[in-house]
Amino acid sequence: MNSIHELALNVKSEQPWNAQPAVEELIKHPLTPEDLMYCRNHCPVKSIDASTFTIRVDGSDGLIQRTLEYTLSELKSEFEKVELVAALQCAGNRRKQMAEKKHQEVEGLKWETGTICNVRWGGVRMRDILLRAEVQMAEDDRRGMEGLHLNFASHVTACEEADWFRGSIPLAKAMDQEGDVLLAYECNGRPLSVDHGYPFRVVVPGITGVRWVKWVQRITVSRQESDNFYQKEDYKVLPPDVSQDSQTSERRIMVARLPPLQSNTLNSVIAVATLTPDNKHVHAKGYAIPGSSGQVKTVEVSTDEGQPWLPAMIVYQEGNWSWTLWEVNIEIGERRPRTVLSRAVDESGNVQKMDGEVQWNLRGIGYDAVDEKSLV
Ligand SMILES: Nc1nc2c(c(=O)[nH]1)N[C@H]1C(S)=C(S)[C@@H](COP(=O)(O)O)O[C@H]1N2
Ligand SMILES: [Mo]
Repeated sequence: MNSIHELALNVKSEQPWNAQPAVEELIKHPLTPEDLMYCRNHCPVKSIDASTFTIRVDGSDGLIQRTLEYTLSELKSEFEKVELVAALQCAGNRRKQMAEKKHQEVEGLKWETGTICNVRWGGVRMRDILLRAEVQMAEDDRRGMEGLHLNFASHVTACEEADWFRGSIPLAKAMDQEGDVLLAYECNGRPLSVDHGYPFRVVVPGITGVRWVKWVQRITVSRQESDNFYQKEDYKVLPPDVSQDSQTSERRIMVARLPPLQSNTLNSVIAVATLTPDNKHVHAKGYAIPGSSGQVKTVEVSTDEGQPWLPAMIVYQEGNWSWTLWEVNIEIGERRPRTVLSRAVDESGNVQKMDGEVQWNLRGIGYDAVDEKSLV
């Protein structure tokens, strides 16, 4: 099942199947081809018979008036199809770099910078499905949705640390006209592959990958957020005083206090940094992704430790949720620079921070400091 991918991907673990592409290859394509999409699984991957597999939509406490259930073909015939481009990223992207930069071990697969992809997703608006199910809230009334959650569950295969894979997002994100949350069944115009969730997966633009539940089979509106391990215990940015040496009880208390990770944060990565053959320019290129305050506006690069920062050229960006591809040629003087730095700036003026201002965390989650790459 995974043989095609092994050619293009660098394998981090066979069971469960976890692999990422080389970032130099990844950034050659504005929309990530299927064989370069990273695979992140906390459970075995299983083929599903879409003729009998159904997605069920329900609610607790009377929050949904009509329970719905569809096979893939029923869902397609019942709802309008929409397509949108959104980047999917694992919160563990750049984990290896965090450990190296901070000279402190982190727990988890040592992902480099390839656990991200940018895809044209096709499917049905979650909002349309919830309106059909007569979700009990004043339409477009954000206050009426406070404290409500949309839970996703996949009971297809048991996971490493939990019986099943589940997660939730605030209901308001799913009901927001501009939230663009989908129940997806297509990836770049083709049916989702087995690895990426066939027949259905959740697409939550702007939100970290763990909530994009694959092989999803139940969607539930509830007053409770998911109590799944991957929501309540894992994927949390622990404060730096929680380390490998901390007592289990101390760690537990801290984990319970922290909110689940949801939004991506503003980030950029340098995929290639080279000196041109004439030794007069540095050529660099890479990607950037937005956080929760608007699309990436500019990407800036420096060969002199931030003195000055120079704007890169944006070569690809599509809509509110895509990644941004950028490249730059910087003229250099007599001194050959050692490293290149990149930082993204978003529409609200937020700027990525230098590594010294970003804290280490035990799980190596959400590392989003200015990127630094040695020149080759
Ligand atoms: N059912 C299920 N959904 C899942 C996961 C999983 O292990 N099981 N992994 C999550 C995580 S942590 C990420 S980052 C993304 C990865 O999606 P991909 O494998 O399609 O790249 O899927 C999410 N959805
Ligand atoms: Mo993830």
